[in-house]
Amino acid sequence: MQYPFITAEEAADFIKNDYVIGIGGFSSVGTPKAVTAALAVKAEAEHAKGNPFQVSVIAGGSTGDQIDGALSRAKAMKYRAGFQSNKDLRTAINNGEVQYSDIHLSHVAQDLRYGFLGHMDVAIIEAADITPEGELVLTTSVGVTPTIAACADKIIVELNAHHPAYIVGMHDLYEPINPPYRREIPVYTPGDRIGSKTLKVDPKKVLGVVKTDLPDSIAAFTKPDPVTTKIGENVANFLISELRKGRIPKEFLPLQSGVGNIANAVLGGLGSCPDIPPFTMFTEVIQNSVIGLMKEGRITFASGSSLTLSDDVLQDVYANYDFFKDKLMLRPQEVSNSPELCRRLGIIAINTALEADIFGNVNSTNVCGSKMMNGIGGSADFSRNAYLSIFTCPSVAKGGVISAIVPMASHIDSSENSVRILATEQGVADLRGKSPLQKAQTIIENCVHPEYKELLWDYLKMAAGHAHTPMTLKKALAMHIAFEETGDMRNTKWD
Ligand code: 0RQ
Repeated sequence: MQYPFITAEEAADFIKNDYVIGIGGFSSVGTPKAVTAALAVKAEAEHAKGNPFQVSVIAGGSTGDQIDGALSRAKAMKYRAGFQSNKDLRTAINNGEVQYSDIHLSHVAQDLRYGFLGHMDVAIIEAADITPEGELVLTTSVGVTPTIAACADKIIVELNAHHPAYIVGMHDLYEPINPPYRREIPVYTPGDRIGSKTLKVDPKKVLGVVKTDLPDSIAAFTKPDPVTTKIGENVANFLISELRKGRIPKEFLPLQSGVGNIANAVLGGLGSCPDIPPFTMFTEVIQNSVIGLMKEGRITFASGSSLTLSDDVLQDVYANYDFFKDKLMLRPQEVSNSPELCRRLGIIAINTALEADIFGNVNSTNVCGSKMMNGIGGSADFSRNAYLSIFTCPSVAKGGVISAIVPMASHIDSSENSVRILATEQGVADLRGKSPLQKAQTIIENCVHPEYKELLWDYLKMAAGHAHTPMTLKKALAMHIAFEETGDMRNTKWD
């Protein structure tokens, strides 16, 4: 099967004002690059002529700068669904230029299939190879690619020579059928293969193939600092004590680890801890630290939806593919984040909070209740369904003017019922089996920064006795208000 080759500009020309575009891939890697960059140029040209030109973009997760960055800078994006982490798109969202729908990542594919996200005009999918039968070998991620290929009217393929054809087999593509006919997803261990290695697409839909040779580019990680290192140690020590108490089996349990600097440092901390046996990962994003730990024999297998690696680490994986090929598997996010599988496999989920309140409610997304950071991602898919759900964060942000622990979270992504353990560099709060008052006491005692302890003890004293959950409506957001008015939560006054 031979699809026609077209240029990125020809592909962009096909895309009209108001189109809904599906983006293959996920987590800033394995996403298309050339067509959307050309689309941004086209949008600017249309705007210069006085013509409206904006599209809606649906992606499973974050995309590269050539999509979220280029389209938002060109004022060519009016709506975006799925996780995002691009600075320019974040600004456009918070300016009100882009309407952003933040969705649990395990929900996106089903929402698409049911049409909740509108009719998809075109899907753009990056491939490493096209088989003689016209099937696509995906690159460094899967996301919602199988679903957009099925839903969209037309498909544009970016054939990216940066990825070798021999990675065929790294992907395991499977889509559940809709209820009431849905069966269990037959994954019983992290490495179970259940689907196809290549993506079958309807050849009649393929508009053309754009040849590229472009690396993914992910944001550089900040090196672990004393705070993130201490959080990693605290989590590792907690897990060791659970292992000793027999609450985690001696074989250990599959680990899910979130995105960002803290998650990377925590994973490094766990991997370097000799008391934790070599473990597997059933996660969403496979980050640099996983590859290093695989080489050391600390991680034996990782299933995820993306290989979110810096290019040097990715090239190392490709150069040593014989070593890695039976240790890595990329799945649709509907499978990597499946609540059913999290519960069945007994995942230990470790995600990052922007802020948590003294009851363990976690805000991962909206600073001061309204300023969008990245989105909920898969954090709550995992936190709600894991065997053990851990949230981590530094106890303070922005040099100490913000306490990450507050009387009431200004937005809630994972509720106190889903958050079993909270860990900061100060210590670990085990919230299992505790009442709201007991949770507040253990969080203030173990997790709060010394500069904020007295303030939060005073709040608890003031709020205790008001029925089941100690809170006072008038004061619950006083720390946020002090920050907005004075730039420092330490200026909070309770009277
Ligand atoms: O700001 O960038 O200006 O320095 O928030 O904070 O400490 O660098 O943490 O990179 O680990 O990101 C929750 C955003 C954490 C991420 C979040 C400021 C802080 C800094 C970033 P600067 P750090 P990280 C499943 C898991 C949701 C999705 C998810 C995330 C910036 O982990 O997006 O979990 N999670 N997915 O200064 C104001 C506070 C703050 C604050 C931190 N309380 N108030 N600003 N910051 N706390 C996998 C996937 O879904 C892919």
